Parts: sequence; C-alpha cells; structure tokens
Amino acid sequence: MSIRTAKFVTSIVGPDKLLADKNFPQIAFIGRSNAGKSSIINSLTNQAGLAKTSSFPGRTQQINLFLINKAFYLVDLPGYGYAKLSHEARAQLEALLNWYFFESGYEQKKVVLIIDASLGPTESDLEMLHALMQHEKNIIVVANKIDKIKNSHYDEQMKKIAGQIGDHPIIPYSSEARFGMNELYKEILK
Ligand SMILES: Nc1nc2c(ncn2[C@@H]2O[C@H](COP(=O)(O)OP(=O)(O)OP(=O)(O)O)[C@@H](O)[C@H]2O)c(=O)[nH]1
Ligand SMILES: [Mg+2]
Repeated sequence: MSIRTAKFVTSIVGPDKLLADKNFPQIAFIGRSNAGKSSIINSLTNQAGLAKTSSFPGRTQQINLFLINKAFYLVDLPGYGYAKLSHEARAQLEALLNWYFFESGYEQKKVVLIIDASLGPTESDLEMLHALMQHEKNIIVVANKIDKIKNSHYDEQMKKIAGQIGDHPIIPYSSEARFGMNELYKEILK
C-alpha cells in the first residue's frame, strides 16, 4: 500500500471528461491559500516539485490533476481567503471551487481539508467545512505545519482543533518535517 507512481496530468478550469470518468476516483485538497495543499501533495507522493508551491499565497490558480498509481487522482486546488488578490481574481477562484465541489456533479471520494495547525481553523475554514458537510462530502481534516507548534503547547492546540472540527478524522501533519504521510494515505484509501 504505497504510492508507486505520481504524474501531473493536466490543469482544468471547467468541465472535463477526465473528471467525469468514475473509474478514476478523485481525492481533492482544499484549504486556505498558503495552508500547504501543494506541499502536502509533494510530501505524500515523495516528489518535491510535483505540485508548484510558494511562500506567496495564491500560487495555485487552477484545478491540477495528479494521477497516482495509474488508478486515482490527487486534485490540487486554489486556496480561498487570500485577501491580497484583487476582488475580481478572488471571486474567480472562489467560483471555480464552488463549481467543482457543489455544482459540477463530479464526485470526490474524499475531500482533504487542510488547516494550519499552528493557527487553528479560521472563520473561512469553518465555513468551508460546513459547506462540505451540507453536501455530504467525505471529509478528512489535515492539521498541517505542526512543526510550528511548541511541544509544550501541542496537546492543548490539538484538543482545541478537535473541538472546533467535530466528528471528522484529523491527521496531524508536517510536510516540512515529513510527518503524517502514512496516516493520511491510509485515510485516503479507506
Ligand atoms: N513550517 C511549515 N511550512 C510549510 C508546511 N507545509 C507548507 N509550508 C509552507 O507554506 C507555504 C505555502 O505552501 P503551499 O504548499 O504552496 O500552499 P498552498 O496551500 O498550496 O497555497 P496556494 O496554492 O497559494 O493556495 C510554503 O512556503 C511552504 O513551504 C509545513 O508543514 N510546515
Ligand atoms: Mg497550492
């Protein structure tokens, strides 16, 4: 049970026959801009540079498909909540997310909601969580960047996050320290 091959396939901004093909399940990565969605795809596949990352929020602007083991897709998406983009650019990215998750009719086997564990879920994270719940998505929450939490504060912070997230699996993760990949992969395959 491991990732043997990972390959970038295409970038998408609207309906596409690859997304309509139910033989290839989709695992979608969503979260605030800069939360680490693309970094998590790279650490999970053990391929630095597979998904483009940046310290500058707003890096990912399209729906990027990565084919794993010739069997399923990891779907890298733009982030939400990046205040510095123009109003128009932000609205466009949010419309793309809304369309993909709630209007397109495409199925996601799992939706992986990435939060910054050192900050905890923001208002916009909780809004996204509730929208996904309303649409009965299978949600996994990844608490990324745990390397930024002080050891002495860790248990308290994770407990607080669990209280806010409710009844979904929460995977502590650090793409930087390479922690949590096996747990996440197991949860994705369930
Ligand atoms: N300390 C720390 N930094 C991380 C971790 N994961 C990602 N980062 C950093 O966070 C920044 C954003 O990472 P990305 O993976 O590009 O984030 P994204 O969510 O894909 O961002 P957008 O594409 O802009 O929505 C980069 O500077 C990463 O190096 C982590 O586990 N720990
Ligand atoms: Mg990205």
